[in-house]
Amino acid sequence: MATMQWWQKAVVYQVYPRSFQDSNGDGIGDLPGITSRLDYIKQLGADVVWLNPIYQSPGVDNGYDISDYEAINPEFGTMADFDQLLAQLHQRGLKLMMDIVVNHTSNRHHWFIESAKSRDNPYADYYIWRDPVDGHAPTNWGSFFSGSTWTYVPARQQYYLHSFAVEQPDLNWENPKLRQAVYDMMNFWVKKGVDGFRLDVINLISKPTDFVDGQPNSGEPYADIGPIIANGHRLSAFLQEMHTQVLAGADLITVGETPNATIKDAQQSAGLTTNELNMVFEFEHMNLDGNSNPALGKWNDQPVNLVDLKQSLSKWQTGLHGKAWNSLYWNNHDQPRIVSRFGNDDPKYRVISAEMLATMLHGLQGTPYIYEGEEIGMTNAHFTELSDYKDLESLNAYHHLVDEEHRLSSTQMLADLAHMSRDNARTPMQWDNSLNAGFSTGTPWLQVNPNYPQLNVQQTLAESNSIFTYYQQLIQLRHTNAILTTGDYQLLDADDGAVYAYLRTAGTQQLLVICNFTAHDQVREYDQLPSDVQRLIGNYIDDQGATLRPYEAKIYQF
Ligand code: ISL
Ligand code: CA
Repeated sequence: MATMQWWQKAVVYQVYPRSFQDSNGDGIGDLPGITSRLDYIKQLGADVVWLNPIYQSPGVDNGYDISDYEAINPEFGTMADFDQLLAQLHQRGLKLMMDIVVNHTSNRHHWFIESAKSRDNPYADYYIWRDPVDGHAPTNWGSFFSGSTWTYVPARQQYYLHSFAVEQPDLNWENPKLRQAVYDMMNFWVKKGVDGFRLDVINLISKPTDFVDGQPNSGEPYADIGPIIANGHRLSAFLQEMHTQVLAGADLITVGETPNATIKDAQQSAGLTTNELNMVFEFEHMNLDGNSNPALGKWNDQPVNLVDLKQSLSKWQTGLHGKAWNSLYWNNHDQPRIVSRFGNDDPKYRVISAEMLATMLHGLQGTPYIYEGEEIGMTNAHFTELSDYKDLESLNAYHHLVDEEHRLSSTQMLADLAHMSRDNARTPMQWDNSLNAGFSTGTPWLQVNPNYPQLNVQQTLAESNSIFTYYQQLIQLRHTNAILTTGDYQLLDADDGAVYAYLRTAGTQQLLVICNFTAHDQVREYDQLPSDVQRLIGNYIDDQGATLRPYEAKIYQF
């Protein structure tokens, strides 16, 4: 492999601004709040901070509906607060990655307000408009957030396309003027000195040439739009143009969010020599639990099968090795908390299983992402009432599956939400055991997880062998151990449903990563292991060789 880039050895820390730290008591996290917590992120050892969207937005989808790309959401602060945050990050040697949403805007963006007025105005073709077909929507496509992807506007006597909420119209990337406006906007942020971009659902921007009906899952009125519009024929051309116009020449870190991307797609979008993006977020390992009934989508309360997980991650490790670059993640603002999902959030096993999951992920090849609170082992919210939830995906899905389609009982859907809702990730950061976990002196926009008196940063930092120090060590290893960055990957014992073990090899040097995914002792001998070998890192104080205790994880180097 050619020389390593800085972002191949970097670790990214994701901050969800709404839920990180409130500075003015309105219950909403904000930029001055984030600035006040930078020493904490620095202490952890991360290199880059990714901020979810902080732009002006009506907030229908928590900022993923942008009404002005060059203004700060007043709930989060001012442009001066942003400049201060960026300066304070840079002063600490930290970099900033902005979240850019250019598949769609808010319907309150002035581009859309103009576009919706008539069929002939400068913005008429900034969005995707189609005539009705037989008095109906042009196709049977269903949105990611339930319902049709088409909404009718009488002034144009046309429908516009929205892959997500009604308030999130899709931009028309076929229009060169729109593309230039996007690149200009990105360059505005590059000129400000930001260090990278996370590009929201970027593989959805190139739509098919012909709009034809899809095949709905049985009994469903709509066909999922995801597979229909993902990885379109001009995606590569658009990304290469963006590269030329914005990314080339600036030493940025870029990651594309790419639902429905295959390894082949990622080899292109995140190729080492394709001049597109540095890496992508793939979704396969996030779509393994449940899903036996496609009509229910992601909604389930089932654990993942370890053999499936190993197979999926292994495929991505070997598929991209030497050709493209992986991102590594367990959590983000759209996913439930990993310790509750693939680990065990019973207080007895919470820390040890969270450390095991961290070891498993941070041993892989790619750039690791840590989502706020993961480093202290924050858990799912365990909400029991529908009124506890704020996320529109969750609320729409409940309405659709329980009220409209009667596919699930209310009890079952509440169990599924408790397992899978995005709000599990969005409960406020738990800083200490004071009121509202130290997040806000006001009423938090989303309830704090009731376990905060026992589970918080202050408490964790006071422990000598804490999950936080364990993450510090893993990040340290990423920075210093070249095998982690360059080594190739080999899965051991693919059919072992209890233990995930893999080798990383660079020249004559090897790492063996061993992770017990169960709450029981397991005994495993690995022939590869020399007899006098020392652990590099492990989540139990001592090493008992072949005996793996509940959720034990360790890495050997030899
Ligand atoms: O949240 C999901 C899992 O159920 C996905 O379907 C998600 O909607 C998809 O990954 C796209 O996510 C991104 O774009 C959305 C936004 O709501 C998400 O927060 C964002 O990460 C629309 O902009
Ligand atoms: Ca605030």
